[in-house]
Amino acid sequence: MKIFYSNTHQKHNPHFEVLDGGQRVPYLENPERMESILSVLSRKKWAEITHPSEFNADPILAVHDPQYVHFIATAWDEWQEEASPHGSAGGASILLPATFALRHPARRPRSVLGRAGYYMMDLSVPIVEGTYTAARSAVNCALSAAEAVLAGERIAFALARPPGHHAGRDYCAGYCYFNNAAIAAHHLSARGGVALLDIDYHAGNGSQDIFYERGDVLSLSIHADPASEYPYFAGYADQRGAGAGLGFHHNFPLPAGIDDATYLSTLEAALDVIRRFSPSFLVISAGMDIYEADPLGRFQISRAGIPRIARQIAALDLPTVLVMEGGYNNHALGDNLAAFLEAWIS
Ligand code: OKP
Ligand code: ZN
Repeated sequence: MKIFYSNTHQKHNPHFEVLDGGQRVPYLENPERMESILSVLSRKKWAEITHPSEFNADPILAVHDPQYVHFIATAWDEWQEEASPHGSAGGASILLPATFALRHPARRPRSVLGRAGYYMMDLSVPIVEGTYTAARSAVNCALSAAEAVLAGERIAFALARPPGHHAGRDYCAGYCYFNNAAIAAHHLSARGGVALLDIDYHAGNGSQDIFYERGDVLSLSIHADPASEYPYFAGYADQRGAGAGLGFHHNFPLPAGIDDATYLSTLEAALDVIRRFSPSFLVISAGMDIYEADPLGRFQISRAGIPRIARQIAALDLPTVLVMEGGYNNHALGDNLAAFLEAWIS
């Protein structure tokens, strides 16, 4: 299995985040996540760890708003220039605003802090010096995996961070800046129908927004009920797409505490929708935070459940691009992901 990975992700390394309740803790979406995975995958004979190709910005601009992409690319440097009048808030600190745009239409201000509040949905998307470079590298991994599948691989994996599924056309959210899986799905859509299935614990609100009015990309997400879980504002069962996309988005919200059996039967319902759509390609937003011991997840999916999920999806027998999303238990993450990938190919 070709696994696209670059250590450029290490350039995105915010040293803290602010949790609900205001607590300041070490950033959960950290470079050690990739080390946990690599330390397990490097011992697997079937894992062919490959450097991604460099892509230009066009595939990103096909999915994201140009001014938003410009913001992600330039905000750090501008913040360094603008920060000095803010005294201790500036200098070497991360770019993280304290004012947010409440619903659209909002005015897009000139100030970089103001624009940060305009483009950021929450407090989990600080921008640091290497954020843009790392986010571009994650996109390169996803596009390289898509290219590998177009070249005939049955499966390819983008081992990438920062993740992507919370990033919409013109916003960042939930550790996500560019929507790697959506960019890969759009790239594949030039060559046939695509189903994008999101199995991360959190609703894929960014992917939902990006494909909401498209009928050529079927998007589905199985996740914790947003009525009581992040990202709160999307991921509801009655959100089924709009316009040409009506009927081509499906959310499967689940209560906290569900076990393997409940998850697998919900997954089967999602797979039935995919079979009816009969796509040429499958993209999976592969979050491992469904695992029972994940610090951000409240499902009870066991270690044994993870390969069962993989086998059930693999039975679709479609050319597949897997894209890494969440998963924050660094002790278990490598073993969980290896179990998922191994089940897929065996
Ligand atoms: C990213 B991905 C929970 C706070 C949530 C952001 C979570 C982002 C998850 N109380 N903060 O989907 O794994
Ligand atoms: Zn998640």
